Amino acid sequence: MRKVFLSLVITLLLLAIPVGYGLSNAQVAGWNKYEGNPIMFYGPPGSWDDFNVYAVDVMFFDKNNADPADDEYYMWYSGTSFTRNSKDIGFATSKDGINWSRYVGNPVIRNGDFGYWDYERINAPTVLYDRQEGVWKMWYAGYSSYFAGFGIGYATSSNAINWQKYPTNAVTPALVFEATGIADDFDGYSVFSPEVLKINGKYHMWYAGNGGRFAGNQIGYAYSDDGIHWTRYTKPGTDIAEPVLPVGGPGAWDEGETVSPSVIQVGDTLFMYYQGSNIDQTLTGIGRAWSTDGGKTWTKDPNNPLLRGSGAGAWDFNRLYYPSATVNNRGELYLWFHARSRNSDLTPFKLGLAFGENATPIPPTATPTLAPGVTPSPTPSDPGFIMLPIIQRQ
Ligand SMILES: [Ca+2]
Ligand SMILES: [Ca+2]
Repeated sequence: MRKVFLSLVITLLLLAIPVGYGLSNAQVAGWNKYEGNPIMFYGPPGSWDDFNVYAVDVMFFDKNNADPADDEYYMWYSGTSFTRNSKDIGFATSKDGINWSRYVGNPVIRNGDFGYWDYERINAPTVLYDRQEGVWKMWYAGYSSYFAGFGIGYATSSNAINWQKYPTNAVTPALVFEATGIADDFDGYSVFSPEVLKINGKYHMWYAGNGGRFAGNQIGYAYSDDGIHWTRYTKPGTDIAEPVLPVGGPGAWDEGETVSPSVIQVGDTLFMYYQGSNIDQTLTGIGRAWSTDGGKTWTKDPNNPLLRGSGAGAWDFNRLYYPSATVNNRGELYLWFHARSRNSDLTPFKLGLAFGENATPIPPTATPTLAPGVTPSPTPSDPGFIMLPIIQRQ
């Protein structure tokens, strides 16, 4: 009876919130990294993700029936290949958040053709399932040197796998959010690493911006009625958009940058997990902040950073990047990130997982049941460091 009741409560929660969150204890402060990290790394040689896997967005997807056994983690992740010279976005599924099955048709969305705003790379997806419309919605960062820096694009899907860039009826996909182009603005040069939530029918985006006199990244906020037309938030009494989560003061762990927000809703409170770095980037960790006014004003946790690298010799050395937090149907908070063993662009990024303090770590399971159309890719042994072939772009 208790289980039936719990399922009912979870189902009601999921009906009430577009993407369901039911965190059992909002005061999660401590973290345990999964002992088996890294949980995912590059694909087989010649594959679309044969070098880096990084900048992921993970969702715990309840198919919205009473059976918790049909629920899965869905991951959209950024991948790069040196053999293909490509930078695209792929999809993977998992029953436990640890053992992942890559979709056999990856990548599910590619960088644009020559001349497009997202020609050179796309990455950092944020995905939500709009239950009212029955549509999957993705925002992602794209880059082409024709533009000054990164911009943010939009795509939709009926099945989480086949994506159409916006606008779907035009030859040239458009970006939906871009840098202001004003030299002094904190996001005058580049906007990237979006995180979008739909709350009470409105869209909210936290994103990183770059520009102005400060060299680092900082997190800003914009809002929208349709997910396509965005308005930058300006603080009352000003007409200039400023970061809502600025860097810390001199000596702070995040004095160098705040970037890569991941936001979850717990009741009326928003929790943001974000990447911060010191000024010389010898420490990059993951901190959190909370907001009770819908994401405009944030309070940083005084215990930040909550997660940091494991030190020299470890796979995640001294920099942890790009958190993606989600809550499963047991109310447990899981957080994925990427890291590498050396601060060298020749060393690939891999994915790690951490459990919130009150989440019960679960042991790895046998090969998970695969969703229709999803097959696992072979996992190569991990040499930790690979030499790159030099590939000339045609
Ligand atoms: Ca995200
Ligand atoms: Ca279910």
